[in-house]
Amino acid sequence: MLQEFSLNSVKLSDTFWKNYQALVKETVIPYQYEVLNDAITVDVQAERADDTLPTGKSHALENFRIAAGLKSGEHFGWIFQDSDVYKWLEAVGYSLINQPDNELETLADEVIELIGKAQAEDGYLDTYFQIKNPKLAYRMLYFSHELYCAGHLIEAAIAYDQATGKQSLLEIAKRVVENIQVHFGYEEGKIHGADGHQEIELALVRLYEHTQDKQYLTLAAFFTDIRGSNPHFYANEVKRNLDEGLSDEKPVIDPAYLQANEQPKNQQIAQGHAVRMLYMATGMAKIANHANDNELLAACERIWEDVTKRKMYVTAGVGSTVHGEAFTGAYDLPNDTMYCETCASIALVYFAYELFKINPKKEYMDVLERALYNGVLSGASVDGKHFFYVNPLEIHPDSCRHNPGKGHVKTTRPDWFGCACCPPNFARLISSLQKYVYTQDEENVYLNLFVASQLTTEQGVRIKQKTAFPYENQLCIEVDNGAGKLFIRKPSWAKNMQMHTEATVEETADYFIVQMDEKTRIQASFEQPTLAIRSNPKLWTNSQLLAIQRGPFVYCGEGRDNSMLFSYRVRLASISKAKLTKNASVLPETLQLVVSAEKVKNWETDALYNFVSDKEETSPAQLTLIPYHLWGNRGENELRVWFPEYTEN
Ligand code: FUB
Ligand code: ZN
Repeated sequence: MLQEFSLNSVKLSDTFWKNYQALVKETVIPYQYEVLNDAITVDVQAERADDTLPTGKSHALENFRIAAGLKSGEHFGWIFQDSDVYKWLEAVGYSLINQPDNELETLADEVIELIGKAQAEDGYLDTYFQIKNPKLAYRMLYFSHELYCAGHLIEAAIAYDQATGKQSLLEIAKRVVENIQVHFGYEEGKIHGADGHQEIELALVRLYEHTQDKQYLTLAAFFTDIRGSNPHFYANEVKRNLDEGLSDEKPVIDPAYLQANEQPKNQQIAQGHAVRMLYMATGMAKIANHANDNELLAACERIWEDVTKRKMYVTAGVGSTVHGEAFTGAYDLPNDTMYCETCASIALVYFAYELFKINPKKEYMDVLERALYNGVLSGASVDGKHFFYVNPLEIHPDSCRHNPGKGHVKTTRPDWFGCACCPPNFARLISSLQKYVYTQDEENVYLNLFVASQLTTEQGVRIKQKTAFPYENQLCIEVDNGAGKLFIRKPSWAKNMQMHTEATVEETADYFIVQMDEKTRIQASFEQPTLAIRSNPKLWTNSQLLAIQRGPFVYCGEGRDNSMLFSYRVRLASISKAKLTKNASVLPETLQLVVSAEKVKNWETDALYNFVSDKEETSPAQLTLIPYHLWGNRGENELRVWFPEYTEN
């Protein structure tokens, strides 16, 4: 069983990730505060084409002011609007760990004070129910998100305590948990159910890890065990509210969508809402780890297998449909109507990391890395003020406008969303990125990600990783005061990886294992060839198509760089010889790939179809590709990740 290092024991010096952390600190966090405070005019869009969804403003902080009695007014926004504020605070916490900032801390303290004022006497805290619907507090768990919000509050409180040592948010969170304990539990008279949207489970385990107080682990285990123990729980809630005249809502409850058709330990597949599924799986893995629960771990492994072998895009996006933001069937991965919510890739990072800590197979880190460098990063623009909720792999701008089935597929990143779960989720993950770089067991350290940084362990081992990755192909690792072994991951994309060192090195399929001494120096070299990717033939959408990857980046073509993007065919043999050059029109350091291709000649008639003559007219062409996460930064554009393959005769 592996342990995380505390965030302040790893200092990043990495160009690639420091830039992102600086973007979050200097732009994303201040921008998001202004948006949450409705202090700037931004275009707040619905996340999908539905006129009934909240748009126009955030109102998230105003909701707290109203709940606190400081302002009068109505609650506005989604039922879980509070969580936007909590996730913002969590990102602030991590950011303060990385770089103290008195002004930001004062601002966060003010927000925390406001949250404290909004909390009810008995500890209950949820502005939607406090302002709008107190009688339904904890009575419509099928959609209330109360415990989801509580989970995000807990995570924010931990981050803020770690950053500042200030307990005020933690006290608020603990009082919320006390209130939850009064209402939920196995005892007669308490609620025998869990939140429709999982999150509290993983957050409570984190609270246990932070405080060592076992009651939080017990409560997390309760929520995980009770879910699905009565598959009619949510339908019964609806009926009771109708019978008692508390609500006239008659939602159709699908227990499988809520992952409550059976208990989590019996779940066989990844189903239902993607973020909920993966937050739940993260919580399950955490509990399995602390409680040595093999049944729960086996369920996690089944879910992992189903996601990564049958339901994950090459960008590590997950969730194939807008309908319920959900998983669908095996190999159903359409590239242009997919969902691939940014939060879902973030949740996949969390899940992968928990499984890795239980069993450090590099497969987990490979997926984590794929998600980080692709499906997560694509969630934000390079200016830090525009965000994708849905991350497509194929865009035809005109069809996104006219096809109602693509109403959720935005062609450029909006300023903000009525449902703003993704932007602050992005901020909290990026600002805590160092958490994933190293992990430890009792004696050894795992170097998971190639990120320039310095780790200092509690035992005083210092590991300095110097690298210009992903722009270069070496790691220079300096270990001082070392003991135990250093497990250096062999990423699946790396070729010809070698260790140059005087230390003893053992090689396995997943790692180079280097014996660390008082002073150990390692030069690691590897290649990042341009690689073609094929899909399992069962993945019908990608039949005869190739995707292109270099290092951790999946590449994509944009119409901006390639006229008639959909007329190119990639010559498989040319991919390994792709030319790597800079494309400063996105970011100064962007590495673009130029691949030999052929282009089907323009149709000279206006016919939609033509009979195939002996030889289709084609001309040699060059296809220019950029890293997928950077697409959509240069205006509306065609996008393509999978290209037809052609082989020369
Ligand atoms: O329901 C809360 C969050 O909003 C979910 O995690 C996202 O998928 C979005 O629905
Ligand atoms: Zn989201």
